[in-house]
Amino acid sequence: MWGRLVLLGLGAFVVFKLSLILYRRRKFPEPHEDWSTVDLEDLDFPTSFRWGTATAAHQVEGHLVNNWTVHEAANGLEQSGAACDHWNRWREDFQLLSDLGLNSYRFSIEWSRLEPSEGVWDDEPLERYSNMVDDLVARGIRPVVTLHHFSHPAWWEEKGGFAKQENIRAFVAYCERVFEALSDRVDTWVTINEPTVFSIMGYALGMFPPGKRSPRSTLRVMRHLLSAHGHVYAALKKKQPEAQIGMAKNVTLFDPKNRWSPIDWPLARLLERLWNGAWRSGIQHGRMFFTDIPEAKGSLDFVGLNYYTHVLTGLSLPALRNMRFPKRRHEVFTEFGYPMYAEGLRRAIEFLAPLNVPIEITENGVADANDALRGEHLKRHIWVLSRALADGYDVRSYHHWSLLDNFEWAEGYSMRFGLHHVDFETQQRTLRQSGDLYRNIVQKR
Ligand code: GCO
Repeated sequence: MWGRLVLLGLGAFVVFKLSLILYRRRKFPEPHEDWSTVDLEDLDFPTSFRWGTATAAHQVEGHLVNNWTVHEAANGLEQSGAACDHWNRWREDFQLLSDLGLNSYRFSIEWSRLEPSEGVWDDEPLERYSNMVDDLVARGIRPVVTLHHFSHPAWWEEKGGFAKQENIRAFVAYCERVFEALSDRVDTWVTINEPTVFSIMGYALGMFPPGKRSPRSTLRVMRHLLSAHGHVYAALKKKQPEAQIGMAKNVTLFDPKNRWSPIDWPLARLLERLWNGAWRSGIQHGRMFFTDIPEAKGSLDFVGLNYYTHVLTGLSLPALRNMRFPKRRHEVFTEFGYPMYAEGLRRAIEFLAPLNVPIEITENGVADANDALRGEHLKRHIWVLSRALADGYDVRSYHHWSLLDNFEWAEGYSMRFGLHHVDFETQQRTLRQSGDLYRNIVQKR
């Protein structure tokens, strides 16, 4: 009797698991194009579409003192140092934007320059950022300003940074100061870049500052980043209701390594929820990880999408430290260690569509020092983008990451994402062949 009951129970369980796997295989497809049959020249973009590149202060400006330089020194990482010396060479770099025929440029403001110690403001850097904005506008290039791109003042880090709700006030005050200085010429603002990357790399994996490994702190920082964004959104909209304010969200897709595995599927869905779903529901409902964040609800005029790849999840998920991820047999690796998966850009767009706001591609690029892959990478992702527009998705721009080879965070200068090669000894910029290809794509449109 009991034996039969156990067998019945077991059978029911197996049937349940199998049907769940069948359901998920249908609900969460992992499309792959046969790229040999795709006409990558078949592109159609509206004339209003904006073409650009993106950078970030800590990665290009040089000679900063902030949470990152403290982290680099404390952990024996390659120092950002002079970076691309963009703080001094920005005019020559903006000429590169014009040479490419671009009409949009995303860059970030370095808070540690403006407020080197708490409550002490230095107006010279803000004056320089203002001159940058004037130069971009004079070139017919739309400035897209990011207020926080992973770096902030060391004194603010010492107070706990985003780990403490009471610190958000100082961040809002910094954002308001920048907004007051630039919003007469800048109408497109990104409050925070990649909140998930910032919190997981800094508080779960310890690879970014402050180098913690605490799941509790990670969830707390994720909530505080959303709260900080909500407060900045409200403060800036109060000053200028027509300003367009968004967040740049890294949408990484998580697919089960084995699509029949009862282990790989829950792992993929869990990571998807943690990395993407929790943030989206925070914006949609003002609630994240069982905590109300009312200031976050509906706090987007547009959403920035940073898209790079998908991650195949399974128990064999490699140690993130060596950044070697599994790939499908037919896929190719980028130098960063994850595969090129252009089809995922469409899935990322579909993931953000329920927010019902315009989408700006604020980052997409590839680590490729020899420029062997970047041309194909550009063509595939731009083709996917063209199809998404044709299917009615409201995508307004494409910003390639990046204009220049630059400091790639925990990877230092080992990863080169630039449309321009940078010789960090001489600071010589050299347009890569893929940069020329991007120029041709842009010029035709
Ligand atoms: C990020 C950042 C960029 C990176 C780029 C390449 O996604 O980590 O926004 O600063 O340099 O994505 O990894």
